[in-house]
Amino acid sequence: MVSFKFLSLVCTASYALGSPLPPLAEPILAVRANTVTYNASLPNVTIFATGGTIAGAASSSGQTTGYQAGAVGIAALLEAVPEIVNISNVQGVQVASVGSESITPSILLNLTQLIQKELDSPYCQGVVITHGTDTLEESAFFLDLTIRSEKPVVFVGAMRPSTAISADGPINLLEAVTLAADPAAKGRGAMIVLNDRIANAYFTTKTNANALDTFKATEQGFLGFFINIKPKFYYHPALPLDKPYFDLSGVKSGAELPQVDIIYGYQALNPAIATAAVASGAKGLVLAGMGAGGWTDGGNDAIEALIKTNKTPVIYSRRTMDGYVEPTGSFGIGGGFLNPQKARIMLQLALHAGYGEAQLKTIFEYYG
Ligand code: DAS
Repeated sequence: MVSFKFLSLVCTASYALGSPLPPLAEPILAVRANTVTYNASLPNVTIFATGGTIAGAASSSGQTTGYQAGAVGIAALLEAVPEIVNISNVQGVQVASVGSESITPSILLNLTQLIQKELDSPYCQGVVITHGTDTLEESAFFLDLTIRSEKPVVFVGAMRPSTAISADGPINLLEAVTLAADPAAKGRGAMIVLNDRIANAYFTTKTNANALDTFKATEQGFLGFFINIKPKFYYHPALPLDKPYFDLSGVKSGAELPQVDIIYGYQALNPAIATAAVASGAKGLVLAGMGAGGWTDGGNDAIEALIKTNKTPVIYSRRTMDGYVEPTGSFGIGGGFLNPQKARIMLQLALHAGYGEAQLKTIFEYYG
């Protein structure tokens, strides 16, 4: 069994304190079978680990729920995939070890700044982020809007913990590193790899709580597929129309992003919930509306009051799996194709950038 260690595993402490990763002074080195193997003919990929089920551990191989997410470190994850060193030189970086429900704006800010520096280094050809699947789409969307690079940014997770029979993590990770090392993956924005699919971060969402094929963009489809661990793309590189970019390079690590809350829509909803969210610090709201952004009359009265008196920006999104919410009539902003959790990320970044109502309408209602 090939033993797989790291020479250049950067300790968690330095990341936890938010000290940015210095551009790589040396090419990435990987230790295999106790001999240093750095193959100059292979591309260099840096893997940023945050935790999640892919790093999960349970007490039995039959346990696929109720395990501890983030229990296994990046070095151990790669021990399970010795084939990786035949594809690329890798460096492992443990940024966090959490279930993805515990990912915070400050972790995302730190991750964005570390990855931007890494991608700006001539030694790095692509990055992979191992992440829990429950909020993976939010983190992938966040980086899709804040990383400026042609190089591949690939998110990967797993639906079964690393200790489970037929764990999906190892092959997902092998495919993600293969994609990050592939020049054909350039210029496609952040991507998501699970279950042999290549998905784009902007439109893809987690559609099923348990299934291996949970990540889908039901209207926009996939970017490609893996055959024998080789990525096969369906299209030439392209990005979503008018995808905005938010430059976070100058933001102090640990800086707070504005609180933006999501209010779920339902019959006879309680209008006071939106009011209470603003009273408790929300600087913006996203509504998971019924159908194409529908809201009750009483609920709309409360929203209109918040917009007119508190100047709170409100994005009308949808609780449906997919679809488009048009620009609203007199108040509020239509969320377009974005689901509530992504509309929240975009509103948070836009408010942090100081966008006013007109600019918000432009980025949310582009497809209008
Ligand atoms: N453990 C959950 C999470 O961290 C689920 C997963 O990773 O699949 O998101």
